[in-house]
Amino acid sequence: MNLRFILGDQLNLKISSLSDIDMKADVIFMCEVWDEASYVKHHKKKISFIFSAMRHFAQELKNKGYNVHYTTLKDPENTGSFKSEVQRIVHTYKPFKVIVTEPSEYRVLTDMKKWNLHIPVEIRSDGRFLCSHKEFEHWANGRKQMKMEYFYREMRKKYSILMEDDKPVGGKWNYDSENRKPPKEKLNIPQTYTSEPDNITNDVIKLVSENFSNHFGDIDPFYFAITREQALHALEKFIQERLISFGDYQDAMIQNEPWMYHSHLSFYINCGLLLPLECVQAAEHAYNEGKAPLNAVEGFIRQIIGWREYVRGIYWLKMPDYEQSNFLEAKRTLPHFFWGEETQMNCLRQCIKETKENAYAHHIQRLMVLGNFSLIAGLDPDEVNEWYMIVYADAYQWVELPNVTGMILFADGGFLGSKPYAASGSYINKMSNYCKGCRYKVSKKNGPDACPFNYLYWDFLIRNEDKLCRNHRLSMMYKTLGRMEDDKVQAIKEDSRRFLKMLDNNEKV
Ligand code: FAD
Ligand code: DLZ
Ligand code: SF4
Repeated sequence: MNLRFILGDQLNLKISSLSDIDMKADVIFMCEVWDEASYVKHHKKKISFIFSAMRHFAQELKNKGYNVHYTTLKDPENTGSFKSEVQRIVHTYKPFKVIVTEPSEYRVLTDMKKWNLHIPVEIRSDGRFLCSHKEFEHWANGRKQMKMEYFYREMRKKYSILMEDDKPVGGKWNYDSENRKPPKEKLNIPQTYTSEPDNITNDVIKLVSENFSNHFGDIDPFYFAITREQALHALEKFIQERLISFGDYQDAMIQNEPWMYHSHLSFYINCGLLLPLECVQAAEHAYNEGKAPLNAVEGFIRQIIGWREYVRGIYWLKMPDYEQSNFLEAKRTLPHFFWGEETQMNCLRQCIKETKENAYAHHIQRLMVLGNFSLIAGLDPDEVNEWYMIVYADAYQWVELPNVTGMILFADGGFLGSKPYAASGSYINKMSNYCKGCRYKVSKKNGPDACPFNYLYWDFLIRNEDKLCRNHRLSMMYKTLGRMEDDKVQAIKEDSRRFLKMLDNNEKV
């Protein structure tokens, strides 16, 4: 017999480690382990979600007649780590070999390769991803700088998605220019998918409340899908109700509207309840049926077969060095308000509040509010990475790290993206209604009432001039800076120095 080991983000019957299972003889092993739940202090909702989804998947396997051995966190025999748990179970069942699908994270794979079990450990590639490591390496080979757009076109062709022969449907590959509508006041945003916790989920919620009370985040209310059936329902609901406006309002933010027209499917795709290709095909089908416009469908599909595969490719291409990247030598400690303390900056206050409640923020909140601030305030990449790993229920290092180190912090020196996503308050004001409820004035450039994003933006360019001034995508900004009056530059530096000092002293900003 063989032992089939399934990790918490591999919850799918089609996972490669199950492909040739002998139902009668083989044992499927899953475990909740303390090491994994606490190597960073994951958001309580994230742990609850993963444990509940794991328990439901184990139940589904048992109902289908598989032999399943499942260790719960509080099982008296639980030894606390993947390695020691697999050792223990191998000792019990004496399998011929252990079969596992490649862990999504470098940390876990490296550890697994060092396991000394005295039997073979067969590590299979993860067929859920649409681009293999080899294929990505081949595509990236010889390129000094990556470009997601070109990678994305290859993926469209490979999977024949939104294609008419060898041409993109509609004549263009990318409809992003149509996807930047500012928010309207009275948008009728549908409710997102919710489900009532069942007994299994309630047990998990109790377990997490009792054992992880010092972790960030709210458990209640808990409403995520935790079975494949529910996740398929969430996908269906997105396709029917939100996809139509996904493109138009993709970059928009509205106070107290955490979900907007996004899909909220990343939790389910990343842990295996949904397959990326089925989400893409559902959106393409909606387009073919005339139920959603091309700008929305193409935009959604690009996020999955483009960005998602691209960041994963970069992660495996660049690890382990990528983790150490700090091109801009940013050192500032993460401000306390990231953990929910008060800040007077309304945009940050709202995004952090919603993150605490939902273990979710949509892309533009992560990128242009939280990420933009982290970049222009010069926050330490290690601390920012740890925060993003902790707070989002969809966070695994393969997807979190490239988005933080590469996309928001430019800490990889421009390998993933060609320019830093730095912006002043006017971007946030254009794309949200946060500024209306803010103590700072977005129209003011300097002084104690000015929006901090306004002076920090220029100060960021000044502070990093030697590293960024040759970036041709920033040349306009450096020209504008060069033309600025001296007293204006002094005011920017002075305001930034004052603000950053308050931040360092943990004073309320
Ligand atoms: P939608 O807006 O509906 O997009 C559809 C799908 O596209 C997502 O479900 C996701 O699977 C994929 N996608 C979109 N953008 C990206 C991207 N940049 N990288 C990878 N996949 C993408 N995504 C994670 O899954 N886990 C993370 O830990 C994570 N950390 C992020 C950190 C930062 C700083 C930034 C800027 C982005 C991060 N993202 C992460 C990407 C993106 O913000 C989330 O995938 C998205 O917000 C999830 O919400 P959604 O399902 O409603 O996405
Ligand atoms: C995120 C997570 C947590 C919190 N706990 C577990 C766990 O106890 N058992 C498990 O199998 N998986 C867990 N996960 C998901 C893993 O972190 C994820 O599967 C690996 O990191 C992938 O490399
Ligand atoms: Fe954020 Fe500045 Fe707007 Fe306040 S004024 S919400 S700090 S962008």
